[in-house]
Amino acid sequence: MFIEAINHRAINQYVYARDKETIDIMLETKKGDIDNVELIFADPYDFKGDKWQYRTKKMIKSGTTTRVDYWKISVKPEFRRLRYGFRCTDTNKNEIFFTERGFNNSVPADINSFFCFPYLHEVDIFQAPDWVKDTVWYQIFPERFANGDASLNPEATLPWGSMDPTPTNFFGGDFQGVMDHLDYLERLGITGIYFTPIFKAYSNHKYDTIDYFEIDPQFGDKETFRTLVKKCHERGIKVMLDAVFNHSGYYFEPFQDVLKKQEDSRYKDWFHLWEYPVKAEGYPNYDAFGFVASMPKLDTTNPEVKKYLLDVARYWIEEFDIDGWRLDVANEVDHAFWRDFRQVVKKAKPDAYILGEIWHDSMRWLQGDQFDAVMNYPFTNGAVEFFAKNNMDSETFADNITNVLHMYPQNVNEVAFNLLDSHDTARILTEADGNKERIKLLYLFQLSFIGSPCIYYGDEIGMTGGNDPGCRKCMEWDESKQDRELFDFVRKLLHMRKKVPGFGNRADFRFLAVGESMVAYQKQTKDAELIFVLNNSDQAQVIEVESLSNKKGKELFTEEEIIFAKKCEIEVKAFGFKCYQILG
Ligand code: ARE
Repeated sequence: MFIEAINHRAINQYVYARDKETIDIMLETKKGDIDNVELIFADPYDFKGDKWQYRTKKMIKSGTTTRVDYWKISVKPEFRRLRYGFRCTDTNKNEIFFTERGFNNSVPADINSFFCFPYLHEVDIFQAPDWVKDTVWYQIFPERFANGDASLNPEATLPWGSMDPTPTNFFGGDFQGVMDHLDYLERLGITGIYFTPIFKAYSNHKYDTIDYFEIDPQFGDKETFRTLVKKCHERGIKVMLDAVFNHSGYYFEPFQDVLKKQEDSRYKDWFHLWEYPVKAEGYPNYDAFGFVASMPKLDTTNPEVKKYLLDVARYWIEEFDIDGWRLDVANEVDHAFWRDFRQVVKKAKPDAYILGEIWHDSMRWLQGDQFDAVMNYPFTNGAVEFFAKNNMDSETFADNITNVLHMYPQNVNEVAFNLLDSHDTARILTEADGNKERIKLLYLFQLSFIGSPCIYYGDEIGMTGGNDPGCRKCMEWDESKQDRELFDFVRKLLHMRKKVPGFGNRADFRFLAVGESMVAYQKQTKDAELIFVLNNSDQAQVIEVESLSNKKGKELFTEEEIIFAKKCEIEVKAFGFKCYQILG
């Protein structure tokens, strides 16, 4: 037995309150080493005489990677307190007991050796808005979605789609354009829109804010925005805005004041200035986003700055009824700021969604006191490398995704913002070198996975584009140039996600088998089971899925009913897939 690989700490994803009566616990052991894990647990005060009244319960193997097996269990302690440890049995029937104080050959007599979950307080539970679990997002870069009101066009606006995007050109996209196409979005089946910044700014991307309380005039005015939110809500579509609070823009009044008055500016403490005179030409002599001089970093620990930004957060919720904030460069802003931000936002709208833009492991922000979710780039990486770029073997892919699922509590996974690409990355079809079949598999995977998936505008009709700014082309509205077959496919997946039990969020996910460029996975709820088999290669292939043997199923796309053989080998054509609904 490899005891050195047995791992648990009484924190984070290893033990957390799932809801007001349930505690989830996870253990890691070396891959293939341990056959059986049991949780030993009881209330810390439950004694008969001097004998602690512990019970045991078998844990479930919830995933395997090349390194570890993950084991999970849920328990409902009657008095909301818990002491616990693990009994691990290996393939040779050797037994070991693992507690906070290490390893023993028998159950430790001292109850204080055990891991401790002191008390389950409802107020401490990670609680994200429930609606997010059933939402499919659509990301809109407002300058490039549709130009519906030419009278608002900024200077030098180019004819729609007349050339490729550059860092500085304008095509005049606006709110009227979005409103004109709400039928399109409703038909596609999305239920949330994430808008990149819409406040008054200098550039085409608007990440260099001039005024956080004003709509950028090229998009419309406050009344147009209010109407847009109302119209979205009438169609059951939520609206999320981008909060760029890490930095302002060069033309933000307080920064202009600093440039003008230097040391005498009353705003000098709003930024992280290094020396005087402050100079914004070339390499900045103050903290910025990266070293971008036009994006001076705000000091969010300064009470005045904090108040100003928290007022912004409240204003757009209270006055315009928006449903969520996506937080730009979220990991470079201090935690204390985000804690207060959460209080303000949740007071204004208890079920608002708070989504941090963090590309890395984000547990520190996902403890329930800061964000509801992060943009799940670790998911993106695995899915895009495997399906689109064909750069990853299926075992590494399954490892990646299994790790993603075990890196946060399940309540966090259910609202993770699972994107495939964005305005900061190349588009998926470009990553796939134009191979649409790969993209279909990628969409099937994303839309049958847990979390809150997001579609980047135009991907659904086969738009292409490399890294920023290439990925920010004007939306193609000429139907003859849209890939309608891809659109119908994505639409069908969205429909299934909504209608087929187990397809969407509220189900457990696990891989069943991996083959050469091929994976099989299961989605399971209390009453439903779905099995997906995806072949990401240009050859027909066969994979054995043991758990299907002798079962009866229906393929959801062809509606073909099938009774699986005992040795269940499933053949899938090149770039093909099967989605079986298990009937019994
Ligand atoms: C412009 C040019 C770029 C150029 C850049 C630097 O277009 O070609 O490389 O300047 O000079 C906004 C605009 C961009 C603009 C940028 C600077 O949208 O077009 O780029 O401002 O003016 C990191 C951050 C993450 C950030 C990405 C871009 O952690 O927060 O970089 N994303 C947000 C927004 C952006 C926005 C900004 C921040 C600034 O989503 O759109 O840019 O407000 C790894 C790392 C990540 C890194 C990621 C991407 O995986 O781990 O930390 O993200 O790569 O580089």
